[in-house]
Amino acid sequence: MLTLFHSPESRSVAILSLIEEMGIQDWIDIRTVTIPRMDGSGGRDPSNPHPEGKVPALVHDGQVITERAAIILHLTSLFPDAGLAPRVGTPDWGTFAMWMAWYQGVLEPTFIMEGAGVSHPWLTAAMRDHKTAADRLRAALKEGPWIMGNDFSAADILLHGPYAWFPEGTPDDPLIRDWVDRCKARPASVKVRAEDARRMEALRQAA
Ligand SMILES: N[C@@H](CCC(=O)N[C@@H](CS)C(=O)NCC(=O)O)C(=O)O
Repeated sequence: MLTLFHSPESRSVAILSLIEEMGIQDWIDIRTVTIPRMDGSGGRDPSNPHPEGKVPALVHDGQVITERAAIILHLTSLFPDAGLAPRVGTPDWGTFAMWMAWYQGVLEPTFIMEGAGVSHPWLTAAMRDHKTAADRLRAALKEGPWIMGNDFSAADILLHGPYAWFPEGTPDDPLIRDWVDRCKARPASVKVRAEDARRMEALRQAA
């Protein structure tokens, strides 16, 4: 049994988009939980099994899986025919796993560091910076039109996320901006965002 703990307008929207793109909605029970928000609203939800009270958290037969990259790797491996990732064990899957790890370990941290105005030689040594990360995205998109080449994949869902949420932090580069627009225009993304806005409204009403 699979249960996703989700909170509207948060990082877990990426997993909702993945589920929609894969057409595996019938296999996953989606539970809406509250989280503490930056504006002081919300709060930790005691029903959320994430060890830090964050989202997303996927529970598979009682085991809690956190971190979007891990959840994406797990779901795309569980449902290989859904077509959102290369076949496990192929060189392309290695590249796919690379993008997942690079997102969590480099792209999102450097994006946040830039937004927060933080720089330190240790950080730069470990992760470089957002500009360097964006150069790597650009190189992949030059081959394009998607991160993995011809086929849209879960890598596009994860990697375009920060730019969809914070357009002001998006590099001023048509290759990257057009890709973000293409990702946002996908019917699954449009549908999930509309449903998510309704979920958010319901949470506000209930508060
Ligand atoms: N590294 C985690 C980050 C998860 C995360 O930070 N989620 C935010 C929502 S955008 C959250 O739950 N925040 C609530 C809190 O900080 O307690 C992932 O990629 O899944």
